[in-house]
Amino acid sequence: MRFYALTAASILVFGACAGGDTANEGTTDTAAPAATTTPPAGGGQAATGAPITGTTHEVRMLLDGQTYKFDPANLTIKQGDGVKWVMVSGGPHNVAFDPAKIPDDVEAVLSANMPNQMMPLSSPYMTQPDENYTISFAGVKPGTYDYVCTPHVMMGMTGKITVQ
Ligand SMILES: [Cu+2]
Repeated sequence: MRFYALTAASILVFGACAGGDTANEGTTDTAAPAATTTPPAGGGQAATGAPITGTTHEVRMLLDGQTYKFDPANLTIKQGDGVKWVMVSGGPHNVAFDPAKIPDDVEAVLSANMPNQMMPLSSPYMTQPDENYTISFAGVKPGTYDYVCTPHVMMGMTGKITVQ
């Protein structure tokens, strides 16, 4: 818990400092990566996301009684699949990977596949039912990647995606 507390605090500080920076917002649009026809780049330095080529899995974000959670919290997918996070209740929620815990080569791919980042590797907040955010895991190498909901990380709202 202590580690997460420090992580959340550092994210908040960083967010405050980066609040006026709109440089990243112009590089992606609101369309899901799957909607583009941009071919995947081989070098991992793609400026635009690689489209989903497999199944799109759904993860619900909700307040269940007293518990904020991702459902399912642990999800195993194949490289090229997508994950669609859907706001159900208890928002605002988001999907935030910690750049310090993601390998650099994966960070580059994941970042290109995450439109409208609020902070590095963080989705915008979702507050209304059925608001959603989809990430393509095309080009993301196999591994297990932890993520959190920034507003509710202290309440244990964490999840992980395992890419096979
Ligand atoms: Cu949340």
